[in-house]
Amino acid sequence: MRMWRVVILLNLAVGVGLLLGWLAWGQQVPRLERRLREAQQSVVLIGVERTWVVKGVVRALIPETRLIVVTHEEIPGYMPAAMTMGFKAATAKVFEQAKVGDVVRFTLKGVPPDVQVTAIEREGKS
Ligand SMILES: [Cu+2]
Repeated sequence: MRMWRVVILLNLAVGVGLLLGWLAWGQQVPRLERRLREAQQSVVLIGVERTWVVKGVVRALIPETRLIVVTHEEIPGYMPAAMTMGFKAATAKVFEQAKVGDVVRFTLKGVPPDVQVTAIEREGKS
């Protein structure tokens, strides 16, 4: 084979390789951007005080620990799904406002996972 043919073939091989790589990465970038966006939405910010207003139903009250057990809806950036669990009332006054069976809207405030109910408002009865 002549030298110039070898050079052209090598150049072609490199060119095709670069093109394929560029195409593969070009498709990879939007996919990575989408995954990054998804990850950012579900991220739990650690060490940052946050506030949420959450809807729920009061299931039980534990006065000894001022715990309000609620079935709450999703809490964006903290709890990805609805569940039943207990939250501590910040004050005795807030705790006294909760009644078992109430449909409530409550304010959750704190540095996760150390959050407390700072306000609770009755919206109806379950
Ligand atoms: Cu929860």
